Amino acid sequence: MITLFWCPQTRASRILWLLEEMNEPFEVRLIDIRKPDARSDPDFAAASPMGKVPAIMDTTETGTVSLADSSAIALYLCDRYPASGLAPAIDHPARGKYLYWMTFTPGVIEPAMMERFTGMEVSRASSGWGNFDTMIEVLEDGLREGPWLMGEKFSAADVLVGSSVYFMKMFGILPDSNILSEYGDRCSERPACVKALARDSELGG
Ligand SMILES: N[C@@H](CCC(=O)N[C@@H](CS)C(=O)NCC(=O)O)C(=O)O
Repeated sequence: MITLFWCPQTRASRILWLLEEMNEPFEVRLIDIRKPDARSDPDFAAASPMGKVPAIMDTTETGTVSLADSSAIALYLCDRYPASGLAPAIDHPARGKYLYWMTFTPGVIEPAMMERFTGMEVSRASSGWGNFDTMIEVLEDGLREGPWLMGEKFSAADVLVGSSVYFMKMFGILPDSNILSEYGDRCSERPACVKALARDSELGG
């Protein structure tokens, strides 16, 4: 059984969305990161060395797997449960592009968002994420054909990148871009995303 360590209105909602897309049974365990004793749950502590949500624990006949970080979790779940069809097979030529987009959120989008929030001046060549404007251009190019990052096929990469587009819009830093706003709408209209957001607010009380 998959256990999602989750807290409302955090990055954990993207894994809730992913799990809804996957159709695998799972349970949710609240870790209130806003409270001082948030990290007292030993299963959560074992899964998340940084004490951050999302994290998961997956107990199967072969043992228990515990891990944290949205991208690592999404990669794990889609490979472990391939019937979900949310990842190209390991020997499929599309796998390279998929892996690139699967790490684009933590490696590029989120540092670039922080650059925008703080007004930090960065050198495009030496910062690992380039810079915010380049990140947006690359994302627009990646979605020009669409409707999804992998073309006609929706994948877990759309959950990670789509939720980042949602967060940029929510924080008011998404530039005026038809490509990105239409993509964000397509993502948030998916039944699994609607269900996850409803569950997120219902569980959050
Ligand atoms: N790179 C991680 C970031 C996770 C993260 O920063 N989560 C925040 C909530 S959105 C958190 O748990 N913050 C609590 C803390 O660090 O004390 C991911 O994408 O999963």
